[in-house]
Amino acid sequence: MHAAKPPPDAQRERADYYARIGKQHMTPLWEVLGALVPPQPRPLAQAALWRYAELRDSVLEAGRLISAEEAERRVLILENPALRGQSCITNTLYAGLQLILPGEVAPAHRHTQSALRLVLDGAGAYTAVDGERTTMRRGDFIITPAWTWHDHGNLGSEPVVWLDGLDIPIVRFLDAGFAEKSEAQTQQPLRPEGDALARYGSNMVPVDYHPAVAEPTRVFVYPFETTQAALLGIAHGAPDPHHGFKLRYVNPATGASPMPTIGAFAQRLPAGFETRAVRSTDGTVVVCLEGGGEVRVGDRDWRFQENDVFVVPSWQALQLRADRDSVLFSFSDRPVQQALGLWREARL
Ligand code: GTQ
Repeated sequence: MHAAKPPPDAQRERADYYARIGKQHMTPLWEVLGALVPPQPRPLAQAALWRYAELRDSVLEAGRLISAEEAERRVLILENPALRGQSCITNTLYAGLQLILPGEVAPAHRHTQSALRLVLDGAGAYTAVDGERTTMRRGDFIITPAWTWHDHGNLGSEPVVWLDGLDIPIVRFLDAGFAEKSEAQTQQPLRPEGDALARYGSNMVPVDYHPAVAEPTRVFVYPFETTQAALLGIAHGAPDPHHGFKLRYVNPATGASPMPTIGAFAQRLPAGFETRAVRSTDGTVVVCLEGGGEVRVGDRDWRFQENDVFVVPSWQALQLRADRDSVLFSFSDRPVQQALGLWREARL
């Protein structure tokens, strides 16, 4: 309960006092305590959905206006409608649609921001991470951990578009961003394609490899084929009422998330299945890879189909219904919140 309004004299006296302490760069906590320590999260971000079919032309149009080389990265940032101008989709995460045309190169650089890619459209592109290339196939989840060299190229004959997810707002908040460009546009391959997956992603690791707890995985591609097989392999049982069949991606050497700042998930919802509402403190970006249906976030709802992207802000109730067998990819800052003991989920 709020105390009753003080009498006018007291109000004037307080206002005068606030003005005086303001000059001393102080302000009274009791005027802002409720906002500083809210009873539950009040995210500034709002729920929103981007329909790929409606955006695709605009993404391709960027290809006529600027080259990948000139842009360094030719990306349209998905800005949360409530956070315009801040280059973020939630308060902690950045997302964008990156386009690379046949023959183009997005030159090698590295930065302390961690990135993930989720391949949506087209074939023939590759990403190189610390000297190894991986061919980008639709649905592949590819990571470039902090401070790893990475460049992208398109050796095929069609435009390729993928969703980028980065921890840019987290690193900006911490003032911990460093970046540098490589002398060489394209990294010389140091190892053949598939080396990291064989070495670190086959339920084995090199005999002398002992990663630290929060170390990102050396497995930098999680092929969609493998994810699909896992999701289908567990589909015989009863789906979780709130999540359907949902798995989280891990660093196979530690069981932790692939990168310390971003957690990633894949989820299968059988045709006709409707989840119960669930909310969690990690604002989440969701991409439909297969199927389609309806999503409800708080009091908003949308229909979604393949390649649509939507964002679920912290502590807003999420409910999904699949019209057809559907596969959703999602990512969030969950590992950060869990490391700090902050993450909460409520199954409604
Ligand atoms: O591909 O390296 O969307 O550095 C934003 C910053 C992609 C990238 C983004 C980046 C990249």
